[in-house]
Amino acid sequence: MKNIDLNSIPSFDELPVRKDAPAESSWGVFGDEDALGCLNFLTPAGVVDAAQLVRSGKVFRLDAKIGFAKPPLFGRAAVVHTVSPLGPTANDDLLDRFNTQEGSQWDGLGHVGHFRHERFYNGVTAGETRTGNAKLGIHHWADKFVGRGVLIDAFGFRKKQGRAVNALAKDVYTLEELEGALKAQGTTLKPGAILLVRTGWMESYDTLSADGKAALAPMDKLSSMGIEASREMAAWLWNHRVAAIGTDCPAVEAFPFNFMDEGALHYRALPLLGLPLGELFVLAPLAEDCAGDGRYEFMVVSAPLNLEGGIASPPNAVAIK
Ligand code: UVW
Repeated sequence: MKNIDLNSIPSFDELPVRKDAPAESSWGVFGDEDALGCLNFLTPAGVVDAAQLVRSGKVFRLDAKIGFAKPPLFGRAAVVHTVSPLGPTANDDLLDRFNTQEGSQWDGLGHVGHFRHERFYNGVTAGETRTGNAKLGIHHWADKFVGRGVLIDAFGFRKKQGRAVNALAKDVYTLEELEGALKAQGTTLKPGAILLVRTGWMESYDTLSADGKAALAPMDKLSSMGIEASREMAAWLWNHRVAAIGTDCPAVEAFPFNFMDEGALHYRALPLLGLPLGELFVLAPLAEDCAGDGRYEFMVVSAPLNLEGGIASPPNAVAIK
């Protein structure tokens, strides 16, 4: 983590800074070998500021229990947990088939490349994400993911307006709504926010029967609310120096989205801007507390797996108020 001069960071309209980089990409802004992307907006000074937000001592776990999704979404493998006796009074854990995206997760920058440019963040090739020096591995983030968290309770905002929300159906929270919710909460977005957006998906999922959960898990059956995937959204996130965006829905953006559409947020965020996307977070208890005391900002500590070359990770995150 290092302090950066925010005035030296170009605006979204000034991107790209590298001649060989795609439009609307941040490649080269943080150096050609950078593996942090927007996490560069998290700084030592930001950590100190975030610590000032801790007042009540309340701690909220942001990831669900491993294995909560039964079965995991998108056809991902289900983890098998075995307690293995090590001796008469000692045990070990075995986690078999653990997919780092089986539940709550940060998508790392090696997860999705741009299908047309055939490159990942900062121009990294698919081969470079899989072998050798694992250029964009999640291990780069192991001690970088701490800062000021901000919750936008988009779900609560809609409900307050008396609008029905079915988070399990495809629908979009617009940028205008996110800004409206922020305003209603009295929260401002300062540079270096770990932004959390509550869509309501996790709570709806929790109410389903085992059969209901199984029915929506395959890629071609899943539908979900999510945030708008537009140039304006990407510009807003970049221009506010958002360091990462985590949500309680399966894809941050609404699902299904067209994997061959360059406008998808997955492409705008991961390969182009280097913006980490967080999915299937637990946000309802935090939102309830924020509504109670009117404070929608807190310290976030996330310690992704220190896995050399890892593609993604459970967030291993807490919000501290
Ligand atoms: C999808 O949108 C398929 O989600 P993920 O980031 O978990 O791959």
